[in-house]
Amino acid sequence: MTTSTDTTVDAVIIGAGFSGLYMLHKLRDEMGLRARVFETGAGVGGTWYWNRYPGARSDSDSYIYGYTFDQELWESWEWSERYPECHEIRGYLEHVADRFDLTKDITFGTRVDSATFDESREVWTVTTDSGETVTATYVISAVGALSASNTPTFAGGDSFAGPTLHTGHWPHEGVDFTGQRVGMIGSGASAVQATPLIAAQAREFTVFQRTANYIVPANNGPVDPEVKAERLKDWAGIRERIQNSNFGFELYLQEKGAADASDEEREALLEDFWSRGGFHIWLGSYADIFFTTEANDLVRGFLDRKIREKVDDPETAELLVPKGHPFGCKRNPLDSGYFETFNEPHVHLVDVKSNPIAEITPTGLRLTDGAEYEFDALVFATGFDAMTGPLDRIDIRGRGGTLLRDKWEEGPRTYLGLMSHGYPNLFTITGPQSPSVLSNMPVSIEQHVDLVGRIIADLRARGARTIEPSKDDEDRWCDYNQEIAHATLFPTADTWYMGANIPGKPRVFLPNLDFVGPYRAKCDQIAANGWEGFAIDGEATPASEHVYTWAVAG
Ligand code: N01
Repeated sequence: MTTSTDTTVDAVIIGAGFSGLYMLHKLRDEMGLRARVFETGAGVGGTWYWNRYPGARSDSDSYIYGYTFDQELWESWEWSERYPECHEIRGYLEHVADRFDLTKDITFGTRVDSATFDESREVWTVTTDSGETVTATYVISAVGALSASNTPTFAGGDSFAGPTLHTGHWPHEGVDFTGQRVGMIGSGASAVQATPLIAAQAREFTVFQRTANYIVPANNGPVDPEVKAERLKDWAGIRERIQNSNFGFELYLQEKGAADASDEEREALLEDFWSRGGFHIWLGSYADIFFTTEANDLVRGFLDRKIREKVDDPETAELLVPKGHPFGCKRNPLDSGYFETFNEPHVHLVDVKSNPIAEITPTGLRLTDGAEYEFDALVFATGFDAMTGPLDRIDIRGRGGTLLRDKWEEGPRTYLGLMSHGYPNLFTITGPQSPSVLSNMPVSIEQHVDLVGRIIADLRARGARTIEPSKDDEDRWCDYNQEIAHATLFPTADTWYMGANIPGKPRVFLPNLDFVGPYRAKCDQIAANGWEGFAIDGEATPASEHVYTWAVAG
């Protein structure tokens, strides 16, 4: 039993979002370990503690946007809409924390500054911004993939005199834009969700768009009570299906390629997916759209037409039609009235690709051609330093005192996206080079938490002290990851998947493309083969070929 002041524990968990909460429950309640969680926010929720901008909600269907590890927990919660809104998700996570009495082992309002591996004692020393030092055998990073917000640096810095907001850490009391002139930089998923709601309040609303996105309808709303009741009863079936799916959704890519379907057939299928809303048209679509430009262009043509149908002004429509990247290789946002918002006379779209932002000014901003825009409030919907950013912001030192961010200077280096050589007993839940952001996150989170639980239980059963990947298998995993990514169109797009949104960030594909089910099967086989690819107390078991075999291609 831990207390929130213990300075020696079995495990330190960094973050109290979906990952950290389940990790605490797993280690403490299921395995009897002493664990402490440190969380920067004043409450549970992780990403969902901070993302409270208007319209913030998950793009995953609510019935699968939660834990499945406990049937009673599954049956104890009812979502109100198809996609859960941010406050409801926080409410759900508070419900989970209450149910398992988790908060007593969470230290809130406290950031982990550093984690240093002591080679002689084989323990980690963790320090926090409150001055605490804790020693732990295991450190589990549950910091999330999209939690380090990105505010681009512009000339003029923070000279804007009015309120400057970032969607990724929105004021908890909310913001009233009534009667204001509001500028928003960015047109990704957060901007797409916030636009209709901010525009509804603002007197003038201007979106500064660098890259147009393929945005598909969400079709949010209440869920048919009968469907809800069926799902509530089908806990085991849904759990089994999403765990073995491609992306953690009940969506399956078409066997037939877009290029093999007749025009009528393709049109009918895409129209059906479009009308259903959500990720059908992306993750239930033709598999060849991820591999060939020819197939991708066929679906793009359909989507381009849809945008032009929704937007009245042809010039604005033209700007909103994505150019220069394939559909599906940049995260497509879900829309609840985004395009239609630009039909309102007080809403404006400004292209900052051809005419970039030159400077932030006390009254607004100036573009490269000298055009000036004035606002009462400025919103940065400029996203995150994805996947590696949250880890880079902590001083993590492994063997030889090497900083993890230095080791990852040219891009993340991991085995399975779970561990990095030279950092024994440090686990990264949904870390870079795991399926992570290419899936419905709770599914991948549960899989990684369960895996970490199995690894730790096995180490303890053997009386072993440490586990870390072998250098050889880490190198092979990194090469394999890039190889499979480059067999697809993903690397052709400038996206945060590629680190392309952060100036100076190495251009490498960050997640893993094994897909959820095959990746899970791979991890299970690795466990069955005695943790191949890992060294336990320095003794390595080389990974066999199945680890570097891509089921998706088969
Ligand atoms: O961030 P983004 P986001 N000058 O990186 C622009 C998840 N999410 O917060 O595309 C001008 O997508 C940038 O332009 P470009 C989801 O996975 C999930 O919207 O880089 N513009 C882009 O338009 C999502 O993908 C949900 O050219 C600049 C925007 O800012 C991820 O979070 C809901 C700029 C950033 O878009 C990130 O979404 C919301 C500059 N210097 C988000 N720098 C759920 O469903 C950046 N931009 C759970």
